[in-house]
Amino acid sequence: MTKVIKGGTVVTADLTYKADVKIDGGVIVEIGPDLTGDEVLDATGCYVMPGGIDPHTHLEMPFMGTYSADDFASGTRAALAGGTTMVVDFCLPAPGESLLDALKVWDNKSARAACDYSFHMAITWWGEQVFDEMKIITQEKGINSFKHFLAYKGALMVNDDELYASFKRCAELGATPLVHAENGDVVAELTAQLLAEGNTGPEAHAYSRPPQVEGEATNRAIMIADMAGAPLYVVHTSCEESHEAIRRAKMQGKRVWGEPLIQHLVLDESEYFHEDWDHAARRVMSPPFRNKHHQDSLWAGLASGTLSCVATDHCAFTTEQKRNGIGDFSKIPNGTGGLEDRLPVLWTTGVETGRITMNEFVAVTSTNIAKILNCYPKKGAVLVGADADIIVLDPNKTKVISADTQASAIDYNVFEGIEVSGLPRYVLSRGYVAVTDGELTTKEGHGEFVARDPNATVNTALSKWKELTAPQPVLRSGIPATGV
Ligand code: DUC
Ligand code: ZN
Ligand code: ZN
Ligand code: ZN
Repeated sequence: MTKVIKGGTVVTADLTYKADVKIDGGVIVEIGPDLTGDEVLDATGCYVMPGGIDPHTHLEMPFMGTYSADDFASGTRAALAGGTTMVVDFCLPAPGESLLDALKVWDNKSARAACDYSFHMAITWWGEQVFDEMKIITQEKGINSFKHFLAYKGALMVNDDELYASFKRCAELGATPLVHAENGDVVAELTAQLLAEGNTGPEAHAYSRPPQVEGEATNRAIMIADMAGAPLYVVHTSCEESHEAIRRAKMQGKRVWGEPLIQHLVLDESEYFHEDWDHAARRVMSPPFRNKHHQDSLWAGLASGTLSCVATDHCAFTTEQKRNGIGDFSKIPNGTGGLEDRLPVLWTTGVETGRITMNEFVAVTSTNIAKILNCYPKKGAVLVGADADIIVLDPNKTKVISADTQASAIDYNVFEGIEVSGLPRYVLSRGYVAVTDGELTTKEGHGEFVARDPNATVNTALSKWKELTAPQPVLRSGIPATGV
């Protein structure tokens, strides 16, 4: 049974052209004019693009005393509804827990996924067991990316010695380290200070995590990755200070990537001053929303290429769960949703306004991350041989975002009331039509794990260059003979 997407304009990260796309057995088999097939999907007036890849989700994750409310069933339904055909979720071992044991838990949960998925493995503690298991994870489990939290002191946070050790291990294994860059020590101090002064409401959340804590941690992680000989992917880059560090690193030739979230691009810190406690608390996430100055910086980064991928950090909590923090903002579970809205909101606020081009839209929602995570061109491409993960985007189809009609399991939407265009006419997940004109027909369990090999090319290049350029130290009793 073949399918043909007919009459549309193919838009990839670097090309825009009219062509039909033929699919057989879940992969693209032909691209060209006048193709025929058993089933025809009419794409007249639409753009045919690689399905979105959200590189940053937390589905059914134990966090801050509860579990994020969207699981792999509702989360991936939401993803498909909005044109995202692959999610990369964070496998989160508790400090002290075996990485392989945690992976079994994530394997079980993800069996319900309706779209394809992959995992990043979080490094929440350090020891010989973690060192050993990282090799198994990379070489046998199809995971080539490891996440490190510099925030969440006393819970998930790792210290600099652990960070350096893990980055070095990543470099050896051909894996890419990821970092949540906020200085957890300073956040803890500021939080205690704000609470002691009687600032208990959600508006204090942003003051507890100012741009400087993010800028400091981003700079630190970049320098430590450089010393360890590893590339670095900075998740949820939300401010100018962090972006600036990434930009400078890129100019110096470092392989560093930044990931703004759709929430930070569009929503600002005034949300935390809303008179309704629930409204403000629902928007508490880390890093917090910033002001327009920072938003402009993020948009500039997407246009210039100093920032690479737009994600969601989808970590959704119900209003009831958020209310755990009444009287103490630091107990409000951190996280917002966005999986269903990322593409239409970015299309509307980015492409429709001229801030980014259609091709840049494809690059930052799909192709760039597929390359960084080493699953391109299976994912992130409209090419013969690629998986038929495709969105047929109708630029004239509009809606007003509302929690009443969303697939996510929570009872509100942070983008509520925003009118968006660029909605999917069709969404295909490995050839299966999951959305037809807004109608969701997803299949729980259809999603497959996307195994990703080590990034051998980046790593070989890095270590070769290091070897060629490393100074030959002359050591005398272990002390450098010349000044450092
Ligand atoms: N930030 C959030 O807001 N939620 C989940 C984890 C994180 O880093
Ligand atoms: Zn984070
Ligand atoms: Zn600033
Ligand atoms: Zn996250």
